[in-house]
Amino acid sequence: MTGRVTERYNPRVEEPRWQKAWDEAKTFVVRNDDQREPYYVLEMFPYPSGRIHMGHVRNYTMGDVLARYMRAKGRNVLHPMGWDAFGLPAENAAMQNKVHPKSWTYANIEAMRKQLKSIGLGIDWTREFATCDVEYYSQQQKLFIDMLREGLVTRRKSKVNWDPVDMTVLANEQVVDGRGWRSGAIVEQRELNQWAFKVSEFAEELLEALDTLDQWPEKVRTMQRNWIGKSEGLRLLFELSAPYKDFTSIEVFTTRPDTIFGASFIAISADHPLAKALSDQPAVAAFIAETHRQGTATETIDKAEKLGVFTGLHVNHPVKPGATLPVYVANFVLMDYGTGAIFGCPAHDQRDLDFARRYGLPVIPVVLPEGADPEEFEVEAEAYTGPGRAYHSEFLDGLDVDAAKKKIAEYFAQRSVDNRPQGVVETNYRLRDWGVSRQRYWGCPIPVIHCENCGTVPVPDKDLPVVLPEDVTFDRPGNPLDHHPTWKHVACPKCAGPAMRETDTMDTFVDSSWYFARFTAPHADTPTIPGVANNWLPVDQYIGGVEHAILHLLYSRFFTRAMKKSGHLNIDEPFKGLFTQGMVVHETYKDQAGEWLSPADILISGGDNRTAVHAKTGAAVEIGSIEKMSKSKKNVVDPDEIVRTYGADTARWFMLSDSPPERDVQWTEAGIEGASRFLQRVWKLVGDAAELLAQPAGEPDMSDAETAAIRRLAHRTVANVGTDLEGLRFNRAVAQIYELANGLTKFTATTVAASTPGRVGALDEGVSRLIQLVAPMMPHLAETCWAALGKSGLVVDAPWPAVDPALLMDSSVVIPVQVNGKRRGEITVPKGSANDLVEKEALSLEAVARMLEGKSPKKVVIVPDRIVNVVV
Ligand code: ANZ
Ligand code: ZN
Repeated sequence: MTGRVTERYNPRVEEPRWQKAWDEAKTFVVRNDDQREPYYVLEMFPYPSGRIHMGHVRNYTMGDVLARYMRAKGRNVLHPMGWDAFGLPAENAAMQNKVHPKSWTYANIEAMRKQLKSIGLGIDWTREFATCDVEYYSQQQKLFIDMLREGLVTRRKSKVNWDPVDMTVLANEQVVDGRGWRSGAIVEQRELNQWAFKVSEFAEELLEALDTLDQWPEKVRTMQRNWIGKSEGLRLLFELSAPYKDFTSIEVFTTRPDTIFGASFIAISADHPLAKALSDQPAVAAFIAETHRQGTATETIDKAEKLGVFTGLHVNHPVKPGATLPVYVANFVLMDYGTGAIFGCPAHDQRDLDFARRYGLPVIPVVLPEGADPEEFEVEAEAYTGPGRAYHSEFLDGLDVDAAKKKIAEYFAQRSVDNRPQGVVETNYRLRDWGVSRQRYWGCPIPVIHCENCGTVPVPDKDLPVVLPEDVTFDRPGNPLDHHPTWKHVACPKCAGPAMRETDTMDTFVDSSWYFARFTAPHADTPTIPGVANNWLPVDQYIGGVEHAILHLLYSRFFTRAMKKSGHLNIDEPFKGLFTQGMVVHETYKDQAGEWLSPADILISGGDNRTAVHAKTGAAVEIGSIEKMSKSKKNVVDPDEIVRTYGADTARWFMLSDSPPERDVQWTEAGIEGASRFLQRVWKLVGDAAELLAQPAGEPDMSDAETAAIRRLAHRTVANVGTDLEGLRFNRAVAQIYELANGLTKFTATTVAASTPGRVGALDEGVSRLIQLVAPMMPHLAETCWAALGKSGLVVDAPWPAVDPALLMDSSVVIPVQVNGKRRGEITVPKGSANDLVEKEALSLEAVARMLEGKSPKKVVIVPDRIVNVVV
């Protein structure tokens, strides 16, 4: 079907046509028993908010390009899609719009699936699921019970952030400035029975394995390391100067025992047992209450002023006989880290310094920076936390920090307080267990039953799944499952007595901690089919936003280990390669009243000095800063609108072309227009080429300079685009493709001017390669072009083109040209060019032609690739 292509390419016709063709051919349906080498590419699955945004388009396009490329490279590619479908927004919608969370969620999924399909993603839709499907969450309940059996889940009273308006527990991250992130209500501290995964048991393993993740961004590994927060230090006992009630000593955790000679106070947490014992002092009781109001979010504590209250107690200084240190209750000491108590060394810790300045406590420097004068060195407003040597520290004097830590640890190990060694070396982690109980309806029910006689009883396998009841109401605050008249009343599976279901549901982070494994066997009646999962996993390339760099990835890493322990998987790490893409940003616009305006509502004019007016009223509009696209600032571009106007391929191409994928990309009108022009150029090139290709083609003739050059360019581009796609350097791949398109446009003109079978052959090779390179990025255009070029089958099924290594070698040489031994110029020819080509090029040099005056040379001496001497 080689024919003349005259019309403009029309994505509105072509795109649905090819989507249908792929669908019918089941192009992207993958089989688990396919013998080809597996490759698993996954983008973080979306929350079904109702509409996709440009960030989704960018994210899913990147994954799609990689998936299509790997498919062309002969791999069995798994590229699935699903929905992270439980969570609060569905319940909020239920409360606001009187629509059931389930119908709201599935309607949104319906709409978004359609949108995703319209951008031409090569997804195996047969594997699609939503985490709110009973089929999915029932398997999650099995996992929960297995983990319970393995001792990886506990139930404990723990202090939680309680949102009194939403009536739910909030994670620390959901407490912003002491208020609930959604309700804005002042958060209270409450003690609740909570289910928790024992993530902290894996702290060391999760930390160490980060070293094996060499295809992860270093910044993400660092964030995880900091989150796990390993500290090696000392537990150290301070003897109370006089016993108080049952207390004879205070135990602290310190990472800097080398600074002990600089200690000037002891501080304990407001939740420390000693603080509780002291709360019969009104000042202490008031301070504790105030601290509780402040909340436990790390951020709040870091920002808050360092406050405390003196308890009246003292401890004996452990290395200065006769001296004592005052004991405070302080707001910056957390109960759930270390021992909930510290010794303060103001000279070398900023919080301690702030505290000491406020309460007039001594500041005694005991670490001298290298090269500083001990007489002069002082600590003023800033604590010195750097390296140096101990001084003012008696037997530690002169030692560097590490040596001093070692020596003082040995010293305290030899002494005892309360008949225990005074100092014990200890490692601590900041990583906490993961509390997963949520007082919410729209989540996975925790499959346990509470019985007065038997305690907590897991729901037996035969009674699974515990299905969410649908007849719930949202007319009052709190958990609808709690209010349901019958659902929670059941017979105890053990003693058959009256019992109650757990009404808490799981944190939605649980749902996203194993979905990647479920995609490998999405409809199995076990959580995974281990053999299948082990074959696909780990995910070769995971792509998503850096906002998930800590929790989601850490929980998934934990789950992978937990699933290994319970026999569902046999891998250590879920994601071999991780890529965190940048955001899509856009200019912002404001009218005179300071209200945000959408790009669709304004008109822009001018080149360098751009101005904007309101499209309807003509009123002046202020062009503001470039920000992440967000509904609140109205600087969003609707993917549907773009697909309707330009087509999916253009949007895809633009998303990939403008900036490196890890950086932000700025959406501009000019950018999308440019992408659209390129698409039409490729189409025109194919049209022109197709016409030429109707002529007989032959073996490309490498002695023809143009032929050699275009073949070299084509092969080099195939090689480079391949490595760029493998490295997710999409913008560089795009730049290479532009270059090839330019080269082919020129070569087409050359071939039109002087067509030979060899040139037709080279054009065929070049153009079909171009289309194959374009295919992962603009898949619909590529199919249309492929058909127009008369190629058989779908381009999506064509194997990635082979590269002739000989054509990759440094392709051209510059050869000086002499006339009678004197240099007159130079020529550039393909390396190893035949002598007659070199002679022809040399004689056509202007300087040479002038000296020949129309005559033939007496002799032409050629040293191949080196020099030409023309004798006249
Ligand atoms: C004395 C000291 C002197 C400290 C000095 C630091 C510098 P990381 O590295 O994060 O583990 N600390 C211990 N438990 C605490 C708690 N529950 N709440 C708040 N702070 C606590 O930090 C360990 C250091 O943090 C410990 O070392 C302790 O202060 C403080 F020049 O002890 B240090
Ligand atoms: Zn019972």
